[in-house]
Amino acid sequence: MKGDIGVIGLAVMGQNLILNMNDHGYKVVAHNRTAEKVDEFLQGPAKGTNIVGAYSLQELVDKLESPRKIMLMVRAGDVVDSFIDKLVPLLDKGDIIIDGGNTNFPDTNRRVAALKEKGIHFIGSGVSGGEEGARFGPSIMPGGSPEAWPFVKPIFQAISAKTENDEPCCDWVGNDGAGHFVKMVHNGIEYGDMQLITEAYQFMKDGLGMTHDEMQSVFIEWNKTELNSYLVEITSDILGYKDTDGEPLVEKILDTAGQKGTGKWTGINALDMGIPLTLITESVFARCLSSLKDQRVEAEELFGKKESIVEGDKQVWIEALRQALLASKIISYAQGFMLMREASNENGWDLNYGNVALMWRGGCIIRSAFLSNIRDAYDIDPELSFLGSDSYFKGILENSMFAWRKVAAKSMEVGIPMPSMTSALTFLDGYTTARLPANLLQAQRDYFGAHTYERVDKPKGEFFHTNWTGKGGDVSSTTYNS
Ligand code: NBP
Repeated sequence: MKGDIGVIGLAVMGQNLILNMNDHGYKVVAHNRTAEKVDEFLQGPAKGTNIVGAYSLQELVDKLESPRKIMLMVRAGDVVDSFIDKLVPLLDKGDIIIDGGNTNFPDTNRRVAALKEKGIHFIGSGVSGGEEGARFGPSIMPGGSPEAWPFVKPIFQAISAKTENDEPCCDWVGNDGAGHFVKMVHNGIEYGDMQLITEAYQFMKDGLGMTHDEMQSVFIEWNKTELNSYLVEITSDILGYKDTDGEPLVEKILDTAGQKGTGKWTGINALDMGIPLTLITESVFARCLSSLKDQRVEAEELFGKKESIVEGDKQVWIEALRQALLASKIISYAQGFMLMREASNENGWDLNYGNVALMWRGGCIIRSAFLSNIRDAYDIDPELSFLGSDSYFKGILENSMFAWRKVAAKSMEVGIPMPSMTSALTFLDGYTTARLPANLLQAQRDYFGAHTYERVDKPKGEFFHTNWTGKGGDVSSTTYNS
């Protein structure tokens, strides 16, 4: 009997996805560049299963049922192109290549188009959930050649995480690089969620002087509220974790955050598309700032930074902080969905935002109860332009406003950096202000560069230039937006 699917790449993700597929009754053919890893896998974790090995790409192709489905779980970038180049001459028209790595979506756009010309279908799929997700149920976000989806759907939906209603956290996202785009936004939102939690931690630790056991208890309680999520849950575990000397391990970890690029890509795309994705972008910059450790140590001394003590009833502050965190999180998701909406419009992807929320509901790092509410919001209004306008989320934003402002103001007053919580509030203030000072900005642009402006008392699209000083000419610059 031939294999149902081939997987190339036997590192942590590939191995665990293969074992997961095997558990669900699929016969998987496994291949890896370094052949010894095939043997190690077959004689190790895959021993006693139906998984078979292939030591060359030709052997892999020969061992697969038509149309062949070959999934790459290798390092993103050139390695994917190199495997595609080697596979294509061995494949037949209608065969399917799937890239399950963390690929930047323009690469997927390019590959879908290039392979289409050769009659090969290509799926670019986000896979989230790390090692455990891959093994027992990841969130899977496939996009690319729609003709390929019916062949891949049963396998992907079988191995994916499920919601509490047993719905698969995997559905077709859209054409071209839509799957990888949505995965990128997922990772950007993950940056935001994590940064917000760290800001709450710093406020509690430095501002309220709380112990790690106290903070752990707070996160345990928060996990029983609307904040219920994987990241809040693991944060409570981390805060309670003691090193061998009985001290909290988290305080022994160097405070410089790493990043692999997906948050940065999200920010770059937001800038390219003109979407105010402030919270995620601030979260990326917060990691950049954290990496300037030596400079920060020097600057703290240079500026004689004082302790940032927050006075007042601790319980009241903790509840205010919870509300500020929840409200900021709503803004982060609202901005992320704005970005997806713009990308969907620009690329003709026709994204289903409720389905996206459902795909993130289980299996992935940002899984949370909250995503069910997001799904409900898009069920009510699939074209919702701002998540915060949905009545459930609007209610939370309004109810949290006082506490959120209190926390933001206090952090500024005592000098606790909370870039993401404060930028979320600033965003909402801007978004809910009908008249912003951009009129003055337009005047400045016209003053120094004859960039022209529109008038509130004239139809939109009519542009004016004023000779502000009487010394300039009447010639204006060309009007366009980049
Ligand atoms: P890695 O990203 O570490 O990639 C390892 C695989 O790539 C191995 O099979 C390795 O073969 C192969 N490879 C490399 Br590296 N360079 C190669 C080359 N020049 N030619 C051929 N093969 C090459 O594995 P991973 O952590 O399992 O991740 C796989 C994909 O999934 C990546 O795109 C990753 O970003 C994504 N992802 C990872 C996670 C996670 O939690 N780790 C989560 C979600 C998505 P070799 O054995 O011969 O060196």
